[in-house]
Amino acid sequence: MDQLEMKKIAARAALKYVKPDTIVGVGSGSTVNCFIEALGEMREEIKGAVAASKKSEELLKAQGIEVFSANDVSSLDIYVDGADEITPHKAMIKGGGAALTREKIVASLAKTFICIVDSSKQVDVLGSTFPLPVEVIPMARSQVARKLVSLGGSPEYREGVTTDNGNVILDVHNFKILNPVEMEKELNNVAGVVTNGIFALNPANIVIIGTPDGAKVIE
Ligand code: ABF
Repeated sequence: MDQLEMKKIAARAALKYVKPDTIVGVGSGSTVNCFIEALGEMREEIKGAVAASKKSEELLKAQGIEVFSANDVSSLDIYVDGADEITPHKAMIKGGGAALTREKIVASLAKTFICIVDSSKQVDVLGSTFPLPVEVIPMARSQVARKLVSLGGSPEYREGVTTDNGNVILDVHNFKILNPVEMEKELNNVAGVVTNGIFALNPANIVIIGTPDGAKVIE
């Protein structure tokens, strides 16, 4: 079974957590694209969605789902998003699609974060397979990069990418993130960093893994 099929299995399994008459938080990425397609079948049952990227917003509208701004809601029942890596403690690296800041904002509105992944995203230690994305104010790029080097990382400027917020991304290689909560806080304190791609202070609550044998749910 290919990876896309596994993503579809995870995405479809998330539908059972969508409650009628609610506004659903929706992340971004290829697994979420599968979720948006499936959510289209529930368009008459839900009030709408808050999207974490312009791309997801377009896809939701194409499914006939009303899109609300994060400013329109005080809380969300669920937020459904993918991840680049996820640990057994449900801490994640996200931001491979450069939407990490809006993802963290919308995720923080939700009571329950449902992470949908295929099995390739499971790791024991964050940073094992995927560089850590850090969104940075453009004028601070060099000084943030030097700070990341001093912390043991090897930052690489993601050339040609501007985030939905007008910022740039540094992808940090060689970080073995043994204490994700502390690392997330430390990076948040670097001047010029808008958001880092560690999601550990608010980890996922439910993980749905698409496998050839069906969806495996970890609650
Ligand atoms: C979003 O999409 C990102 O935070 C993460 O980088 C990516 C996951 O990728 P995909 O679903 O395309 O595998 O969730």
